[in-house]
Amino acid sequence: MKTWPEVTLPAIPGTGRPLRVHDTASDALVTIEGSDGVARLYVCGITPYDATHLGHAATYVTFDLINRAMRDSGLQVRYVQNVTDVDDPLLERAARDNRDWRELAGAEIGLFREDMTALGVLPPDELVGVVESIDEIAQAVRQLVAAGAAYDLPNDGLDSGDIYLDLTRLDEFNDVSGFSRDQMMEVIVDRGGDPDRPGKRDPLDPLLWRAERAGEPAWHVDGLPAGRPGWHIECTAIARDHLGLPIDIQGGGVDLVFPHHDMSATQACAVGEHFARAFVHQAMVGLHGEKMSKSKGNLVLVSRLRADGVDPMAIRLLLLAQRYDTPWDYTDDLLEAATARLATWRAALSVNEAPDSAPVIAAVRDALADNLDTPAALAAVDAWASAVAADAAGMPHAPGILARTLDALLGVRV
Ligand code: 5CA
Ligand code: ZN
Repeated sequence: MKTWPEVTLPAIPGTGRPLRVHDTASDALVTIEGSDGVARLYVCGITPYDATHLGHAATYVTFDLINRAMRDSGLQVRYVQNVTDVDDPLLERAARDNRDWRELAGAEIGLFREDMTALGVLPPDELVGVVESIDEIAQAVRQLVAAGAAYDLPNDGLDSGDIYLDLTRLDEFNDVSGFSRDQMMEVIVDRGGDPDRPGKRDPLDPLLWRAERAGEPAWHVDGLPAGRPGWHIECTAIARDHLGLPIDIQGGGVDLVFPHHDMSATQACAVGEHFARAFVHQAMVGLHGEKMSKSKGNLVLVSRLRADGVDPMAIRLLLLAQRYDTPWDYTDDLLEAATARLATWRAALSVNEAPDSAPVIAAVRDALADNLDTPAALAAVDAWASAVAADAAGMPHAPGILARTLDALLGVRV
C-alpha cells in the first residue's frame, strides 16, 4: 500500500560508529553490521482501528532513529513495516461503530501517514497490508501444514476448520521473550491467544488461519478453507517475502515480545529459516500509571496534539527526551519542557556567531550509536545552546552544520 512521502536527509560530514542496541533475545547489546552493506529492518506496524497515540509514536520514532543511525554508520537500510488491516480488534470496532471495516482501516491508515509525516519519520521502503498479502501469507500457512507443523481444529461441525501451529511438534522454539511457561500463560489471553479452546494440543499454539465465520471477511485460496490469516503469521510471511531472512532487526513495542515475536520467529524456524539477528523493543508509554492502549482508551493522540497547535517537532523532542528502553508516563509538563527546549534550540541555531559545533555533532552521534542514548544527545545540544545564550558574540562559527545534523540524525527540524 502507499507509504508516506520521502524525506531528504541533509548530508553531514563523516560517518558514525556502528549502532549498538539492546537485543531482547540475548538480553545483550549487539552491533548492527548488516550483510553486504545492507541492513534489513522490519517493524510491526499498526492495527488501524483508532488514531496514533504517543505510544505508537514512540515506537516509530525509535525505529526511525535506528534507521537514521544505521544509515549514518554507512549501511544502506531496507525497511518494511506491515499494517494489520484485517484482524479481530478492527472488525470488532467497525461492528461497534457501524462502519465498514475497510473504510475504518483506510481512514486510520490515512491519519497514521499524516502523523508520521508531521513527526518527520522516514517512510519505510514498503508499507505492506495483510489484505494485499493474503496469497503470500496463505503460502506460509500451507508450508507449515506441509512440514507437519500445523493441525486443524473442526469448526462448528465443518470438516475443515481453523489451523494452528503445533508447538508440541517443533524441534525448536525461537525464544525471544525468555518468558517462563507461567509468564506466558499469564499474558496469553490479553495478547490475542485462546488457551482454553478445546482440542488444542498446547494451550499456547497460535492460530495460523481462521476459517470463515458468518459476517466476517474471508478469502478463498488454494489448499486452505475459506478464511483469513491469524496474526503472527502475517509478520513471518511479510518480513520473509519483502526483505528475505534473516532480517537484521525485528522491531516493535515490548508488548509484542510474547507471543507475537516469539511466534513469528518460531514459525520461520519451523520451516528451517532463521528469522532475525536482533529483536529490539520500545518500552511502554503510559498515562496515569497504565499502558496507553486503544483497548483501554487512555490515549494522548498525536493528531489531537497537532490539532491543538502543538508543534510536531515539540512532540518529537518530548519522545526523544525519554530512553527507548525505559517505560515512562506522559504528562503535560513533559510536553511543556519539550516545547521550551525547541524554542531554546531554535533561538541558538539562529545566531551567526556560535561556539564550534563539531564536538556537539560527535557527542550526538556517539550517544545515538550507544544504544540510542537520546537524553545524552539532547543534553549535548542543550549545553551548546546554553553556551550560545551565555556569550557567543565574536565566536567564529555559524551553526548551520549543527542544524543539519539535528535534522539528519535526530529528525528534529529547527
Ligand atoms: N499490528 C500489530 C503489530 S503486527 C500491533 O501491535 N498494532 S498496534 O496498533 O497495537 O501497535 C502498533 C505498534 O505500537 C506496535 O509495535 C506496538 O508494540 C506499539 N505500541 C502499542 N502501544 C504502545 C505503548 N503504549 N507504548 C509503546 N509502544 C506501543
Ligand atoms: Zn507484527
